[in-house]
Amino acid sequence: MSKNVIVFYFNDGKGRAELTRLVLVYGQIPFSDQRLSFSEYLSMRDGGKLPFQQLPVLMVDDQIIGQSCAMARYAAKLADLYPSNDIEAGLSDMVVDAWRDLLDLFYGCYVDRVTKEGKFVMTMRSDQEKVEKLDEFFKVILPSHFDTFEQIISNNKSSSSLITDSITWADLAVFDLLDTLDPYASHWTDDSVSFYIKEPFGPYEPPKDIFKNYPKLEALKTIISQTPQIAAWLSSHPS
Ligand SMILES: N[C@@H](CCC(=O)N[C@@H](CS)C(=O)NCC(=O)O)C(=O)O
Repeated sequence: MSKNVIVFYFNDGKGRAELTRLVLVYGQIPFSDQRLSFSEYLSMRDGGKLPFQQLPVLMVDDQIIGQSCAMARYAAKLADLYPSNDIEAGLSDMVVDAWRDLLDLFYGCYVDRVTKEGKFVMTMRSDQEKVEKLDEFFKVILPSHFDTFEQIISNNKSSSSLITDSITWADLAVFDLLDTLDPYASHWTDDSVSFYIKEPFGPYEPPKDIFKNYPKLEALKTIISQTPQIAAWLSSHPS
């Protein structure tokens, strides 16, 4: 019997939920995409529905799974996009952990995690600090990870994917980074998206040439974005 799958996340961008969504879409697994306002998040959190008090979470029938990598891994198994070979599975986990590291570092340019009144909370950085951190992210941190992704594809003699001879959840994770960090994306200048930084320090746009040294990653992005179910998803869910 098919499972009832619901993805819960904030309503202000693709964020940490998008990999799970891409995996479900690519694998043609039906799911409900619930995008919550901040007050809806608070009522879920205060109602004890969020294992680590954070979003995203995945609900599978009556069970809630938190943590973006765990959710995406579950979805990948459901969608048959998780490698069956143990070594390939480990390598795919390695890529997806790097996906999360990069997202943590990217979001860390916008928010700081501090303790306040005995609680672990997120606070917004100043716009000036956001821009300084984003510059370092795009010039130093991103290349160090993207060089490795490009090398992993070069090492795979059987296909233009990262790990196996077909698309796995690891490819979708790298695709998600290419899409989120795309210097030509409209979200950098869209003030309804959480990345937007207002004048005088913003709008911030990444250097246009950040992907120029990664032809294999660009080719992978083209292949995935032209897959019919992903193309349809992206055009109906631009942010
Ligand atoms: N390690 C978690 C991090 C989740 C996370 O940081 N969620 C943020 C939104 S992107 C959140 O719920 N923040 C609200 C809060 O912590 O108060 C994951 O990968 O899912």
